[in-house]
Amino acid sequence: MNSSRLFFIIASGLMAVACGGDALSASLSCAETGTYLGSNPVAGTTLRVTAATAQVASSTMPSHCLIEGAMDERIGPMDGKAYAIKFRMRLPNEWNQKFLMPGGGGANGTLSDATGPGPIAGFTSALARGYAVIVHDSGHDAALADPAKGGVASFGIDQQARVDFGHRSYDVVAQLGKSIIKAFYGKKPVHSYFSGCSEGGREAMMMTNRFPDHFDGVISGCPAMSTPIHQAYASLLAQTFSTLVPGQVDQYGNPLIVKAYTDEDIQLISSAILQACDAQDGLSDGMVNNLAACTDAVVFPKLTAITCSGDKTASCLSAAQVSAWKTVMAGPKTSAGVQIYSGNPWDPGIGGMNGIALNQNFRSWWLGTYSSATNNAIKVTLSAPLHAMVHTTPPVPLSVDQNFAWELGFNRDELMAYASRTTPYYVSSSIQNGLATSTDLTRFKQNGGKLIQYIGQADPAVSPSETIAWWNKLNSEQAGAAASFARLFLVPGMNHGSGGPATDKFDTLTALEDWVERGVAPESILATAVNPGFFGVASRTRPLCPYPTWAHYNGTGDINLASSFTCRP
Ligand SMILES: [Ca+2]
Repeated sequence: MNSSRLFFIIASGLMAVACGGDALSASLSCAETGTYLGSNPVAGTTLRVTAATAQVASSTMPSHCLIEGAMDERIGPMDGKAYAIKFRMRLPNEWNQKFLMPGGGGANGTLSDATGPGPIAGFTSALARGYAVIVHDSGHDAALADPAKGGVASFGIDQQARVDFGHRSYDVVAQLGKSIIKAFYGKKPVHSYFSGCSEGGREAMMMTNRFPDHFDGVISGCPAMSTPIHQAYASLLAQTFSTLVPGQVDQYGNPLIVKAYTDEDIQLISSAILQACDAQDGLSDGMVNNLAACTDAVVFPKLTAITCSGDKTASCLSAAQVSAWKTVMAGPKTSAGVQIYSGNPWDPGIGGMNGIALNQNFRSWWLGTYSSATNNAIKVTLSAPLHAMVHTTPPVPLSVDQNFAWELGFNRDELMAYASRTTPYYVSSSIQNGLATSTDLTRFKQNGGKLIQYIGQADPAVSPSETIAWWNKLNSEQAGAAASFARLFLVPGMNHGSGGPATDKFDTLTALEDWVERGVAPESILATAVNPGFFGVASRTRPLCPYPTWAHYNGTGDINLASSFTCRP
């Protein structure tokens, strides 16, 4: 930028501020936007821009302006490491006048490609649709993770990093994104959306109850909204499955729970659930659409039927295996039997055969890979470090080899105390930092905000029963009218965000646009099976239905076509 232009921007900005208006009224070039941002438009933060460069169109991206930088660069007082909220924003030259902020995943700490909208692939990216898109790492860099002190959750030693991961970074980055849009395009976005799944789904929930003024549409997929608490599941899994593998240990001497069930064992349970519940929805199609009817009372007799009467064989489960599965499905409780976190509903998506291959998604979280010599259940490798390092106060810096033992020895009676505790340095608890389960959406609703939630009925990472309970509570508080602004779409058979014997490809962003911009509420969302081989067919579509409605077969028509189904209670 030449000096006269810079002077003009600063001078006109000062004049506008003096008049009480916006600092900028004209669009800037990409490079000028980077320079302008040096004035740091977000109160209470510092900002350093590291890139502001025009990008030519490629096969995957339209021509756009790329802005990268870091907010709040600092050195952590506890570990001496560099912390910052690093961000990346892409602003397309052909702008649709909208803003999209995708959420993170897992422990965050990385920058995604800023194309949006989220983990469900196969649709035109938000950037290619004309959205300005910003992503960020939520305040810590996964590249600095220390395997000896918490691994991916090492940042939990730092109080500010806990706060930024918990809630603050999403607030300041949303503000920054809008400021960059105002500078580059010369006007505010007409509509702003947040879309995330899993950890990103939790962040999405934050935008409906904690920061309700930033977005007028929110997509919250498989929301890990009670992450300070739901880590208790990892301890339940480790402790229960350990009883099934006497004498089998990993390289650290821990019980090797990957061996607790063979792939064939998992498929036996999946088949038992189908036998119990597939036809209850009026059509035997390998999917359980009427989830509420698939109760313990219906399923347990089918589990009894696959229980070995004698020795364990490939065609039956031991009584201990059946008992253990029932225990973990019921969810984590205290020793007094008080439910800490939701259990899981019965859905055949815990398994599923795509040709001769068992669907590994569910067991990858709960058990790990059967053939593995190490414990690789994601509930151990990811949940344990987060549990110990971020959601326990003071943090417990586990080395990688200690993850399993921590969960195996964890006393769930202490969980709420750990998650609620503060110290003179850790001045806010993990629940205060990151719990996103509030059903107070008053302001979001008043603003005209619309919320679309979705979750797989066989999600092993986040309990669908929790999401259902959350929506029911909201609906009760809204006198039965929550659907006017918040709708939950259950996906039969789907695992964490995608996968499984399911119609797991669907476009929630278009549904949200229709709702927010055209007032057309989603009565159903068309979904396509990514892997129709689970059903032995070439293709399958279904309508996803707003809970508590579900997809009923019309009685006639191709059972692989969504048009043969109707959403109703
Ligand atoms: Ca069915």
